[in-house]
Amino acid sequence: MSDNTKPGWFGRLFGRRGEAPAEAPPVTPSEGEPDYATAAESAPPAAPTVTEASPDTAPERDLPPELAGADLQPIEGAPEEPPAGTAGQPPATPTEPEGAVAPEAEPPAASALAEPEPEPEPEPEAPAEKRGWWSRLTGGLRRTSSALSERVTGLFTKRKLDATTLEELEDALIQADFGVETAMRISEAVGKGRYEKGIAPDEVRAILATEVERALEPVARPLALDPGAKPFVLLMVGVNGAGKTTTIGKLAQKFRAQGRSVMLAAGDTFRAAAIEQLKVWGERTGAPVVTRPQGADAAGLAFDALQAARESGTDVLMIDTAGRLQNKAGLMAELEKIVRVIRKLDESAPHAVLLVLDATVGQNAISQVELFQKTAGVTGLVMTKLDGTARGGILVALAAKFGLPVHFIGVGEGVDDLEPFTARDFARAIAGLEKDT
Ligand SMILES: Nc1nc2c(ncn2[C@@H]2O[C@H](COP(=O)(O)OP(=O)(O)OP(=O)(O)O)[C@@H](O)[C@H]2O)c(=O)[nH]1
Ligand SMILES: [Mg+2]
Repeated sequence: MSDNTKPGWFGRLFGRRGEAPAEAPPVTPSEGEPDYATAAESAPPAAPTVTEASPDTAPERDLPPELAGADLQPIEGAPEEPPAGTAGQPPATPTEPEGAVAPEAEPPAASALAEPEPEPEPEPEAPAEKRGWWSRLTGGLRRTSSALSERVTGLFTKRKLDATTLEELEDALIQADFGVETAMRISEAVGKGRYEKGIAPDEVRAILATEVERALEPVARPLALDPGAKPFVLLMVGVNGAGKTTTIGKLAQKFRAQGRSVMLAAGDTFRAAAIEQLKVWGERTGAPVVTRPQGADAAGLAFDALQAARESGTDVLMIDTAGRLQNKAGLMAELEKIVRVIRKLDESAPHAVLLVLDATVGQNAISQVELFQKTAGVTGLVMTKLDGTARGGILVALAAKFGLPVHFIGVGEGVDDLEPFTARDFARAIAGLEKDT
């Protein structure tokens, strides 16, 4: 079970280093990496630092671009059409120099405020929250849904249903990232009993929504926090820029609102900015953050954080990790080491390993799930950026292929822009239908 020879909480805070295991050398931030100065001055050489939460910190503290992910790089092997502002950047690893890109990291709020004439907005409509969620989801899925919708209209308007039409529908679904298996199932469902007859495009859309919902229903599962696990340890993994740190912040907010105590571990020790970014989320949400200086061993930090969380009786410990490309063996090994090391303290930890997927990357998500699952034992998925140019069909393919629970989807950068995943809403939005009431 656990090793209880550890010194006390304050001893750990101010005294010795965490007992990172001797195997596998610590992964160091690579050569050619500048910017050590900022991190080094803020913490004592090895002991972890736990920030005290400041729940009353002004909630909307502005993030400088590099904290907000402005150093994002395109994912290697990801299909074309990166988010605006990242085009043409070289592929990245977490060890690459920072600040190469300055995309649309900041929400437009600040500049919008500065605009000379605040045009009076026409209608201050009622249930802003609900409407906001649905319209952002449909907006994010619009690219996929309107492409599909156009094909459906083109294929099924005043035409008899035959094998060629169904094959073309299948192609359209495959192009929309649904995966071959699901595409076949949907076109079979459309064809069933209707050969040589006509079918209206709207009817096809309805079948599409039903079949997508059926595919997603089994994976739309909430994240259940095992009450016996104290702390409940949640490890956040994923490629660079997927939204891990932001998702931790959003989840911290949710857990705090449920009255749980939360601690965050800044396990992305590659970049000083990543540590700072998590600290900001800690301040915003009233969660203490365990940090070590940049370049420290992430597994050792995770170990320290788990011990700190135990000793302080914290309910949920969320461990951030550096973004890593799924095909970089060395970095994936570091992830394995984090898992191994925290199991020395608690065999059942981590209780959840959430893989964060960026909805704009399309097919690359398949290999991300495969490889992160192999290395870190992913227990569930979070899909972010469903508010932009998302390729949401991929979620359908992932459901069919892996059957992993999808706990949350992200539709924006703000603290409230994370919602539990619901199969019906998603299916209707992607099929271009109105919200079900
Ligand atoms: N539009 C939108 N942006 C998001 C969402 N989730 C995260 N982001 C933004 O994506 C960028 C990267 O998010 P991070 O949370 O820093 O991503 P990360 O996975 O921690 O990145 P690394 O630590 O560099 O690997 C930031 O600008 C976030 O604000 C989302 O659901 N929608
Ligand atoms: Mg991060």
